[in-house]
Amino acid sequence: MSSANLTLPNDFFFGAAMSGPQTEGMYKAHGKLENLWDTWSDLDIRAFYNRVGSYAGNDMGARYAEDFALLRDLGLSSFRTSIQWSRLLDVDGKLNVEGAAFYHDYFAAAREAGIEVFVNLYHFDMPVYLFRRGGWENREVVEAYANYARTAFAEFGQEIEHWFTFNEPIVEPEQRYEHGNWYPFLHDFAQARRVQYGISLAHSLAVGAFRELQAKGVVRADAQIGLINCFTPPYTREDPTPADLEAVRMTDGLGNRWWLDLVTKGRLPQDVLDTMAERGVTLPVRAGDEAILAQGKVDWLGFNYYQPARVQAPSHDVDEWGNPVFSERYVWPDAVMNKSRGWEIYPKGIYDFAMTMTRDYSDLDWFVSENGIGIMEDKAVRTEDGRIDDTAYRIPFVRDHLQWIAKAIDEGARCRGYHYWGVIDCWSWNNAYKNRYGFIEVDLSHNYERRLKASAEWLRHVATTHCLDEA
Ligand code: BGP
Repeated sequence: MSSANLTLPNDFFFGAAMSGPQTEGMYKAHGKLENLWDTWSDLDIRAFYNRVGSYAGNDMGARYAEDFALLRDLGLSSFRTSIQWSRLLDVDGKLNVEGAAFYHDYFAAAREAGIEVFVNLYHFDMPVYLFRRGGWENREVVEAYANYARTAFAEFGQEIEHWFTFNEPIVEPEQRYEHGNWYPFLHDFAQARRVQYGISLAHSLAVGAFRELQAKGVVRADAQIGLINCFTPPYTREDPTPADLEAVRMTDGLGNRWWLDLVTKGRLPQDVLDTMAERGVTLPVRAGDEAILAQGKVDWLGFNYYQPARVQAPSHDVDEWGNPVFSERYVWPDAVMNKSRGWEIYPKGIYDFAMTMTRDYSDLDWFVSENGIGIMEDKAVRTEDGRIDDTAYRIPFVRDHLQWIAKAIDEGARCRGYHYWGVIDCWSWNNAYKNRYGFIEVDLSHNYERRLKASAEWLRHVATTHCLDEA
């Protein structure tokens, strides 16, 4: 796309996205319970890049006042993080008063700095004692999450306007249960879908609790609730066969439409459930579930966008673990890759998703809730004043995505804002600090000191002027 002089609407908001477990640190403070990341770090620290485990965060738990001032100084108006379930509740599911006090102080500091905090409730971080009881497959754990959500709404309902139930609910089923990448490293398609179903019920119960508490005035009247997912626009080869298109349908169905139907229609896509059933995979549906899922409709949606899904018809029906296979990766010869992360860079995907929303889910407002580029040798080049010079890759990446957003808005997309992922470098799960996303450097060898990178000036220009021309 040409670098035309494009402008984003005046009320389009700019902000930062991060999460509690990736920033707070203080992993044992306030009586915080052990979560799955702490467990995996303790079991095998070598699985984490440079042996930096879940304890790290980026020191934001101690530096939040300074960090909110930095974000504000860049012209950002909002910031999404997550409450950590393991910090807010004790092992009996009761409010942990010390943990709650931490978040009250944190939210107050953000308000003081002129930053609105968007609060997400779950970011891949289950307390391990609940995982040991069966995790999302156990209805008691689903109920425990609903209790957690209800407690958070009751505690912070007057302070927070924008709530989200889950970040990327597709990721744990895939990473932990299907692809075997994250602890406990399983390869079971059917189990992954049971987990996905448990999460769908948990989301819906939380939305139900939110509505009930809002009707009672416990949650403020202007508050909204949503879901955030990494929707991947699906593509296949040119001149596809019917089997290639079938691979697209199931990829889209399992990863995108599953959640889009849940949050707009209050049900799961029947064609996907039917195809799964034909291959012997059914969900543990109970009487009353339909009514629970019907509560899952949200006020708006967050769209995390990093890469598209390129798929084709699978060459095998079943994989080496006996799982049904519905698609396989299609390697597009023209793909531009972020080699540090192994993810394709395809800014037009954001526009294609926007057009799908405009066509198929036209009633729903949404925003880009994560987008960003993580680079391994980010600190390789420095300007004379010692700043990381990331301008050659970070500015074009963000500008190209924003240009496609501007075009989509011109064509009717209800995209309300943009949150860049990891404006301040933060801990990236088992990649730890390998790939840096930030406009603000975190210097691990100097006690997590913050330093603006060279591209930060450009971000400030765009966030304050809404113009995508050269800074
Ligand atoms: C998203 C997650 C974030 C963040 C980001 C970057 O999927 O919601 O938590 O980590 O991806 O990915 P990574 O950290 O794996 O490079």
